[in-house]
Amino acid sequence: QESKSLLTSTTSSGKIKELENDSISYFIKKKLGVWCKQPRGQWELGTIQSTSGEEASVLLSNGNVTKVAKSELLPANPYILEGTNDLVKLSYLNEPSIVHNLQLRYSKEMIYTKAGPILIALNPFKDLQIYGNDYVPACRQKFIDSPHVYAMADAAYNEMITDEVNQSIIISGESGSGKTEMGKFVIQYLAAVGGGSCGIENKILQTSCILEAFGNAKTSNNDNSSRFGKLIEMHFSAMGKICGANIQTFLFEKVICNNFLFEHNVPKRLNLRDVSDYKYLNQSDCMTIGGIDDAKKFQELTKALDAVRVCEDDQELIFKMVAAILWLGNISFLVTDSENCIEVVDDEAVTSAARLMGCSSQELMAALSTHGSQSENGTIAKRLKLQQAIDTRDAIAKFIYASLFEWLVEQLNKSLQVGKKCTGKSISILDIYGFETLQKNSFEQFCINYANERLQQHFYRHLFKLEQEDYESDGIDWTKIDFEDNQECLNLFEKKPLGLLSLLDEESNLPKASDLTFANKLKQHLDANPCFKRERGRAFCVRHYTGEVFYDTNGFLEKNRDMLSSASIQLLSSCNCELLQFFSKAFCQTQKQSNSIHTVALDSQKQSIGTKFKDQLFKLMRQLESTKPHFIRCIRPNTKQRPGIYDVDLVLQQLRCCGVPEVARISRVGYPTRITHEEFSRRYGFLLSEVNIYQDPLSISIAVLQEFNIPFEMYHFGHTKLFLRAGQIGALEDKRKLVLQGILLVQKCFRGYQA
Ligand code: AOV
Ligand code: MG
Repeated sequence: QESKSLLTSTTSSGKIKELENDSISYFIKKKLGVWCKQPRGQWELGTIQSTSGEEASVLLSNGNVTKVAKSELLPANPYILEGTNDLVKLSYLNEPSIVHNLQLRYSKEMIYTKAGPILIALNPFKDLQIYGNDYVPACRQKFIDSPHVYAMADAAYNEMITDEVNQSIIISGESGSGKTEMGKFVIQYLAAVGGGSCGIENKILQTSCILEAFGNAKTSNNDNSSRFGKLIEMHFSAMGKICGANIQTFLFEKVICNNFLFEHNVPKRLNLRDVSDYKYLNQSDCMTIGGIDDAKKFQELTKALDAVRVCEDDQELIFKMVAAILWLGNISFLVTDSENCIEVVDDEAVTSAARLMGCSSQELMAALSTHGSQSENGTIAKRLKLQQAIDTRDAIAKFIYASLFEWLVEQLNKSLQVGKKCTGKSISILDIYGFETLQKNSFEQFCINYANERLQQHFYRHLFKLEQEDYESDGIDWTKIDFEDNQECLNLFEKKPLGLLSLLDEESNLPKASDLTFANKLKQHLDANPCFKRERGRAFCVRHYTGEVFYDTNGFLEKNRDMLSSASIQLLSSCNCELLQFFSKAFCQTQKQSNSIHTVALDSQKQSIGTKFKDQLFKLMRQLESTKPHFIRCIRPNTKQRPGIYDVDLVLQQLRCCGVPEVARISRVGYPTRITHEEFSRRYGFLLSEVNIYQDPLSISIAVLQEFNIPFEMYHFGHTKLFLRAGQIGALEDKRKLVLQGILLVQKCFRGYQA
């Protein structure tokens, strides 16, 4: 409520203005650059030659002259600001200027750029020599003054120690943009500066390898795509030494498509055949990934498992479970009657899977071909139809895989446990899937985008809090900043009982419901919400902060229920395998008591995936609320996963998704530059024509601002700091640079003269 009052609705004041008539004549006179929108939507640099009516004639940088509507022109930044390392320093913060600035930097392999408080990182798709042992001390001692992920990690580390406040580093961006790599750099840096004698930092470093082996897969976007979100909390002692860590994972996608078992001597040990013999693996038609040595990866994995003290017996058990899953996928069915009922084909797949799971072939076949049905004479076994049997088989395989992943995370956490003596603070690193708009958006995108709405709100609040605190503590009247809040969209998801998630759960609990009845229910109840838009048939549309996204409800109910038949659970709990028994027990504990235990559609009811995700998200937000956040926005410059290619449209769309132009806008309205009077007067005081008149920093500051004609509305004096609007400091810096260059030149000449 409190923050809501600060977040008043958007007015035009924060937006980037188009060029107005009087400024156009100024641009013509001074031959200043403009961005000129081309017929295909791209922006070209040029200078205005003349105007007539609503049209302007523009000389483009390629020599052509073109006529465009004045409304298609935006001011370009002066040459001196080209490639600036903080977007907020730009005089004009329009989209073409931002994209151009990043492109220029990218072409020089400068992948990092600040946008006020956030760090933008473009994926270089090649190894840059800017990490590792040489760079840690350089960043620690601030020898490098360009933006860097190490510098951000360093800031978090310092603030944790000096302010004694928990910190968080929130990394977002779309698939393949480099989030996971960025997270590893952060951990690498913190391990280097906070590493101690107990060697726990090495264990933390090893966890990525394990999580990636089981939780990453090749997708069309990324050869090493994380199929889960994660939060790593690193704990430090009061002296700043690492003393433990904890990992949480979110929304694990149970896809089984990793080949790591097929290397080394594992296949022989587990009686496995060739990769291409397994249905869960061979459907992708992709058995190898260029540049990846699977055998080496497997060795790394076992080494990492050793490092975190997963014993050899457990390792063998893990691999056995994966092998069992692969064989399960190969189990096939025969339709035996006109009703489409099936029998399980009793072949090598069944015997191998049963052996690895620790049950008999008969038990496994029974669980895959029948289900218990309630009748007057008690439970009777009814035979499954083909699709039901396939679903049952896949559900068991997915269940084992997801449980295995969770169990592994638990093992990692045991091994990284924070000692009781550790009383210091923590830094949490969040690597979460960014906003997704695909051709076809399903339940996964629905959850992912919901999470991003929550994170975006966290981001807004943080920015505001920061602004407000800083103004207030420095005695400045808090000026309201206008921008749009996304609370309405969050309500659309979260409201009870009439929100997307509640309605989804309600429909998931109805045995006769379908994706279509769900879609209709949404239309019936949510039409009034401005963030909801009805679509035809099974579709609906949500107005996210990034724009409209169309969702197809196909599969929503199924994915939300995430069911396992009671026959399957019974089978797993009766298996002679420690892990499977443990998994099925854990599953039963999460089950809710249900009145209709034996209805066919709801064999066993448990918390829905949507609700579980929401609860996890709330817990995550609570955790983050108590930390000082640092934001990294990763950008994928091209979809080819190749270096050197910069796709302007792709970048722009991502910048919008992570709110960069918006942050820039907010920063322009506010006063992004804060500098103490001492610092300011020291840095710019010597530029004054009459240096010696003033003594105190405040007076010197005022004199500088006046002498250089900084307009009154562009600054504000606080008790300790000077607050400047965006772009102002850039102009002063340029003057300073010119004067210093002049001085250097004079010195050089002087020395030359002496020699
Ligand atoms: P993601 O985490 O954002 O995607 P990754 O961190 O897996 O993306 O990065 C994808 C690939 O880009 C990596 O495998 C590297 O080859 C390359 N890459 C990323 N960052 C860098 C960097 N700083 N330097 C060099 N190469 C890099 V996903 O997990 O798909 O959302 O679900
Ligand atoms: Mg990733």
